Amino acid sequence: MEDLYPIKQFVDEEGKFSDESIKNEISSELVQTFYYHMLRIRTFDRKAKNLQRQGRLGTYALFEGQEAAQVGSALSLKQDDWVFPTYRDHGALLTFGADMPRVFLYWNGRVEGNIHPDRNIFPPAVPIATQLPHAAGAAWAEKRRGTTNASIAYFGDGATSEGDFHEGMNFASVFKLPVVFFNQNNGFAISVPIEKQMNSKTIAQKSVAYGMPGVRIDGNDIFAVYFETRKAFERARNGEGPTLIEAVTQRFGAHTTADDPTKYRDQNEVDAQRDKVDPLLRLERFMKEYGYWDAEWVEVTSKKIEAEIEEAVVQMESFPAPNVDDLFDHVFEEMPWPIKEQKENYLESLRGGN
Ligand SMILES: Cc1ncc(C[n+]2csc(CCOP(=O)(O)OP(=O)(O)O)c2C)c(N)n1
Repeated sequence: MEDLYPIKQFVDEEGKFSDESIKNEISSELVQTFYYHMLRIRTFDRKAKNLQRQGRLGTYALFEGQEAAQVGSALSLKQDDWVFPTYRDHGALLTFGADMPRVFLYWNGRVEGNIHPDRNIFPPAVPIATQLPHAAGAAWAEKRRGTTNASIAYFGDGATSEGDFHEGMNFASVFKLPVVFFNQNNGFAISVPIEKQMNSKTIAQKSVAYGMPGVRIDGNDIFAVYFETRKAFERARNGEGPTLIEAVTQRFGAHTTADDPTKYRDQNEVDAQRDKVDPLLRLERFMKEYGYWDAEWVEVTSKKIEAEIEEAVVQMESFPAPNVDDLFDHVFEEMPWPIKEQKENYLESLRGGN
């Protein structure tokens, strides 16, 4: 079959323009903003992994390798937009303006981690693809209210095999809703490689079935991610409906800290490709190639980021351990009897009963 969705790229692996059409839209401020956020979320991700290893954080989903996809997409949001993330998208959330101590608290099982008071961010969807209909619903509400706010649904390649993916896409298209369906294709659904999970050549082509534009981008090229997502949001805000974006990327590490990737892929191969694939390294090469690199600025920025993260850890650790009641108390506004019963049974079992 003809490749209908060639990968779109503006900056190649060596950090050089492969397409100069965006050249006039690039400023040193924009490039530094990209670098700042990518470095910030990478530093956060590594810190979180270390904290988990030290027993100071619960099981954690790593996103190293996916920084360009998360930062580039989140920077194209407006402050009042809606974000529907998965458990792997806290890099995007931090870029959008989520409260960092609360992001840490989420990974420590505290309910405060599900809420970011200053932004329209939904709690991360752990049941795969359930957030897509939610994103369509929020976009519908905004459309009915007559605003120009839009929503973004983040999801992985595995999510496209779930019914909710298709329902969300169909609904958004039929009602021409302002949604961006942002897929990060990192090649794996835990241990299942994409070839074993679907028979379509690309995820972008699934847009055809729902009559919406699809675009396949180099998800490690932050320029491609930023400019293409921004375009999709412009369409959404102009009343032209949803877009499906497939950002082709890679996760360098395990699925979560509870996973051992050496069981299903050759980790040496992943590590060997790193120099070619790493999105932060690509941006660094770009900055050096085109005169945007300022070593002093990078040093000051790294220090600022480290201090911010240390302070967020102090705040996270000032909270007591989570309460068992939290497991039951926040599902419904008024607790229905089956949950009440489950809660009572569980508390009883903790007291040594059956
Ligand atoms: C409905 C549902 N089925 C199965 C799982 C178990 N599960 C957790 S993560 C995951 C893989 C999802 O892969 P993908 O959508 O590609 O996202 P990624 O983890 O790679 O970011 C699965 C199957 C789940 N959480 N929800």
